[in-house]
Amino acid sequence: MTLSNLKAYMDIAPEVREAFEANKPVVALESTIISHGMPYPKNLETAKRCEAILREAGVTPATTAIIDGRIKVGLSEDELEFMATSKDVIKSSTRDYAHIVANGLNGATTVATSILTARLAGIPLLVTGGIGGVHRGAETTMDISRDLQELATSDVAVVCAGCKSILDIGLTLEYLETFGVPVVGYQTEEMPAFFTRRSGHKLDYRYDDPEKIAALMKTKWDLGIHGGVVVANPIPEADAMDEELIEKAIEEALEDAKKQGISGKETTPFLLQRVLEVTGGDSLESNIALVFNNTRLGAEIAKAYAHK
Ligand code: PSU
Ligand code: MN
Repeated sequence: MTLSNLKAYMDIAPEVREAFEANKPVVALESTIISHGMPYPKNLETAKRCEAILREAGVTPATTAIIDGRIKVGLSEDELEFMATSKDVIKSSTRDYAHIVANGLNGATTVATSILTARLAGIPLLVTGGIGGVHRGAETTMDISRDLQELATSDVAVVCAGCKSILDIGLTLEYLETFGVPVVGYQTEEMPAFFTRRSGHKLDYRYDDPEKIAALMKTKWDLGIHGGVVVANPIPEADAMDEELIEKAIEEALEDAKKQGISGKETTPFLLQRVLEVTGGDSLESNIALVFNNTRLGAEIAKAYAHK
């Protein structure tokens, strides 16, 4: 489908349209982190600050969402506020996307549907906090985030701080390998674990320069190797959490989820919320810091890629 045919479904914000027309770099941002990942008003402040970081770097932000059935590429201030405050917003993965659009509903985009939206709009890079992945115990629950399948098929690179150890990080890396998705460490040899810089899982490639990451993206897609690239950017040392503390919080959260019979799409938000409660809000500050850090790196990669 071309961009003009997409008009029937999609609204591209004026700022984003201008950037497209001038061939200027655009970075996509997700909205599940706003609607379901952080409490108000920190969610709104964080979303606005991310957009500001991009603009200050000369990059246009395109926060993605579905509002009243319209696919949004770039949100106005009022729309951001709506996503940050409304209870009438569905966490939307790929299976939910057409349903929400066809029925005029509201959806917050996960990494999966942010990638999908970015692909439709022709945006090569998404910045997020952490990607979904293979859950612990997936060998019996089959709970594997759709994020990984969108990464497998859509030509969109994703900057993240790795994934939380609510997931099985080793299995997540295996799954990405099977589907041909390169995972590169930014200034690290190890897959970061979101709140902490290390996970014990070695990555195959360390990249120290945003320019080189942009070259990797271009080369991969020039060669017709479809799918994304995961850029794993460790949380800054000063913002990282104590490894034992966070692991304990995650263990507790996992046990609570089991006891309460949480499953399916509720699993990730439940675990995130419980970890937040157990760590008394410290994890929220770390979460915000790593999102800003990813946004800064995303801006540099997007600018380098725009010159390729
Ligand atoms: N991990 C986080 N924070 C988040 C998410 C994951 O540390 O906010 C969100 C992202 O939007 C991600 C989604 O795409 O959860 C994955 O959900 P699921 O596991 O249900 O696929
Ligand atoms: Mn799931």
